[in-house]
Amino acid sequence: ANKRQEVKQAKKAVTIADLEKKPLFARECLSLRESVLSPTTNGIIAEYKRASPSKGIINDRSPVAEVVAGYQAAGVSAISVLTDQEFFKGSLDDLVAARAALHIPLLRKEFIIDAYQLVEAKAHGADIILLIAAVLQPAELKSLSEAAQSLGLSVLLEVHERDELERSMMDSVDAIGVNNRNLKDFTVSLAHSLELVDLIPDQFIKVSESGISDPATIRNLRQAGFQAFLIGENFMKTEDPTQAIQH
Ligand code: IGP
Repeated sequence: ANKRQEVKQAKKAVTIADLEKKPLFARECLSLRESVLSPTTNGIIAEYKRASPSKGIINDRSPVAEVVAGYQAAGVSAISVLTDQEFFKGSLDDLVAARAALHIPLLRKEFIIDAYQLVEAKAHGADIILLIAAVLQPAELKSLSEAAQSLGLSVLLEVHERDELERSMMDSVDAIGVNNRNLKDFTVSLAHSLELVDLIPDQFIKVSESGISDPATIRNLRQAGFQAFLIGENFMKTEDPTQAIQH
């Protein structure tokens, strides 16, 4: 409900026509699929995450441009930047700062409920957007994913449970992420990924999200069929996130 208000306010302040005039809106998006499948990247989607509802402040001293440049130098496939202010202390400014430091795909991590936010994502340098099955009806998912793709954005669909996956799978998404974290009680279990991976058709890039903290886990997930791994807190909580990923 707060998000609806927020989008309504944003629409009043900055129109779609205004967004379409921003220089970044004309930029050609990079493909999530191509980057993940490229042998020169390691499958990690590394997230800049200042804070979270479950942990509070994780790291508010490391500047976004430095951190994401460090992740990129370590060979990750893509970068995720939270733009939600209320729960994650992120912003569209963070997204723009990340874009300026990167030549790999950039995900706008946000609770997307309105097509306005897709145009906003593109106008602030995103290549990829997230759609969360738990908060969108299949018809909404369809229209948002088709609108995103027509802007050139890659679409990552996030699911947590089997019924969400089954009702939400559609050709207009590029990747399916299984969130190991329950968004209601914040419990984390990799079992979610391992149980759902075989139900995801090979046309989709398969992503395991959240609670991943060591190379052995990545190896297990890869063996189970995952091609990409979304990791935030484990990197951000280190003394120097720019050095958190082993080459
Ligand atoms: C990263 P972690 O446990 O490595 O910090 O998780 C990412 O998966 C998580 O931030 C996330 C998220 C989301 C955040 C997954 N889905 C939806 C906000 C909204």
